[in-house]
Amino acid sequence: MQRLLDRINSPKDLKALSVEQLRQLAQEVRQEIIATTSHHGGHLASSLGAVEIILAIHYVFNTPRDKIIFDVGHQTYAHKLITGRRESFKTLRNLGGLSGFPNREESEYDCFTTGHASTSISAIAGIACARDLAGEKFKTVAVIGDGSMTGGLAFEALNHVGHIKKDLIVVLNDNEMAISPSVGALSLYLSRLITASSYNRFKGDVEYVLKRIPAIGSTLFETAKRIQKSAASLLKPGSLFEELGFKYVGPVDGHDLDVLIETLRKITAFQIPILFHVLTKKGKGYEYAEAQPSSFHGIRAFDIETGEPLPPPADSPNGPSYSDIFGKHMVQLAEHNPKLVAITAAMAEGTGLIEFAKKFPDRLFDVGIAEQHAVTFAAGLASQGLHPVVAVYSTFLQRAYDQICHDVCLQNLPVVFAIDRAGIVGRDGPTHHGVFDLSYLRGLPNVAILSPTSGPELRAMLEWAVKQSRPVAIRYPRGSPSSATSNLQMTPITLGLPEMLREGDDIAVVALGSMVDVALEAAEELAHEGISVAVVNARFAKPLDERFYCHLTERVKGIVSIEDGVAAGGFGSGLLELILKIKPEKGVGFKILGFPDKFIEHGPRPVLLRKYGLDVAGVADAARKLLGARAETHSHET
Ligand SMILES: Cc1ncc(C[n+]2csc(CCOP(=O)(O)OP(=O)(O)O)c2C)c(N)n1
Repeated sequence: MQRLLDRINSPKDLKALSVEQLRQLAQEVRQEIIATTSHHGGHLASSLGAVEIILAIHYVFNTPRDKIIFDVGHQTYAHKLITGRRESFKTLRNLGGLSGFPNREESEYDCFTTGHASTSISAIAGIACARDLAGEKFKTVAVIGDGSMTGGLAFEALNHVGHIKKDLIVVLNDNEMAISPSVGALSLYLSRLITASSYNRFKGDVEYVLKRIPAIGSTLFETAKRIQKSAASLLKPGSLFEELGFKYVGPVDGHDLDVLIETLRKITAFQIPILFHVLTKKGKGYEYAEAQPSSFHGIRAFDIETGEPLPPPADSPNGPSYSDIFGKHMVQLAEHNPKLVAITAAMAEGTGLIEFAKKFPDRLFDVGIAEQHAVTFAAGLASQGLHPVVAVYSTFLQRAYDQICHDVCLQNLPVVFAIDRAGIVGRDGPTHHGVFDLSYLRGLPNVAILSPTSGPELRAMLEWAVKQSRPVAIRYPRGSPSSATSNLQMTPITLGLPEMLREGDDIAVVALGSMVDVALEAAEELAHEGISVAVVNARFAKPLDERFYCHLTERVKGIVSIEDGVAAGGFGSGLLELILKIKPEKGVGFKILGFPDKFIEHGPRPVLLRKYGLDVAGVADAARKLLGARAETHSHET
């Protein structure tokens, strides 16, 4: 039998379906999402939870004229499937294929590119204001999860929208989960709203029963009403949002298409800010994802029958990931250091802090999806003599730039930033690649920036970092350290000092963090061609030890720097600045290997590193070219 889904080429085709058929379509969409994510991984649980919301919105509104923005955008697989991307859906998250997030360049139905949390209400407010200035007429809808609602940006937007009273709808998709269960006072408030709505229903039932008791029924009911009066006013649904200037509607079952469609139809008649509270189940419709929504939030390829993740590709290093090594070592350090505390912005799993949270619940602060607050909060802790470690993904730390600058670096407070997912992350793409941290941190005074090349080195750096009286950032990539570097002998960490791993006098490859094993392999390859290559494990992107690098420039004919980040303003450019400053007697060629000045697309990490020349061939090629150019200059001179 032909699937309904195969007839849906645009949301217009939805409108010809009955609600009963929409229910069938929801099942087909779910199957397609599960099948596709089982191949290349993806954000499964959130996408499964949002299927009915997405179908109902496209059923009621007229996209792309009406504008829908999905917060984070990780829940939009159903949206992609019904907006003309069904055929290409199997390419999801592949190099050159569909993005895992909404992307303006990909479809006219993606009216705003997302990936980071809490942006949707601000963006839709901007669109609503632009619409009104242009005198146009269309509807604007933001779909935001309860987790993303905890971000400061979302609160700022609510505050603004409630004041300007624009015609817009915020659909609050409440599954009581971010990646882990949602935290914070807002989450408690939302739970109370849900309880209050059951209370209101319960109240109706009680009234019905009591009033039917002969003679005393009405009196009993009046007494019960008086007792509960104060509680009832406390439980007035949505009063927080109402006070902020929104009309609160809900909560309703976010998997009930009849209710969703009927309510959305009703609220389109209003031309004021509306908050539509919808309750969903994360992972809905796939038993393993429903049972373990956190594990299925972002999952790699898995077996549909068992729900078990498939082994990682043979060419990627296995063993514990950097996040696991970090998390484990944090526990060990905390056992001996009562001042050590950890902070996460709703990413305890991803950053490896679950064990720490279990062992030291009062020393782990999960602040919600609130990176800005996380950093200034850590600064507050540090100002009182604690040793805070903020564990955060590189890309999400971008949001806290002023907090790092103004609250941590300016006061020279000893906050440690454990920057996970630094460098190319792979299939999540440009919204998630952690390629900017070296550049955005390097210009800030006081901070020391390090990057380990192995598990033991990460441990040593962490130990060193928590003893410093200044801000320290340690950046490490997604995945596991390579076994080649994990077995190297290690010298102690000393501020600014690199480690000479291999002597050589033609070219020096100065590599940062995960690029060290690439440099070692390239040196080996070049040795077979008679080119003698020194390999330096930079360890520090800042500060750089002047004596060490001065000496190095005197010994080689050229230097190649390599980093897993953008070349502009990064580690290599810092090294070049230093070399220009120390003005070596002997001119030395210099080549910076890093990502070019553009947003890097999504695709598997090794493929992207290769594409941008951050692999063995890229290093060897750069070294040969430097030597060749030098030989040419010399032959012209003689
Ligand atoms: C600024 C920022 N911090 C962290 C993340 C990582 N992240 C992606 S989805 C997510 C949870 C979102 O929860 P919610 O909005 O409730 O959506 P759900 O997945 O539960 O549907 C987090 C923390 C992010 N995308 N952006």
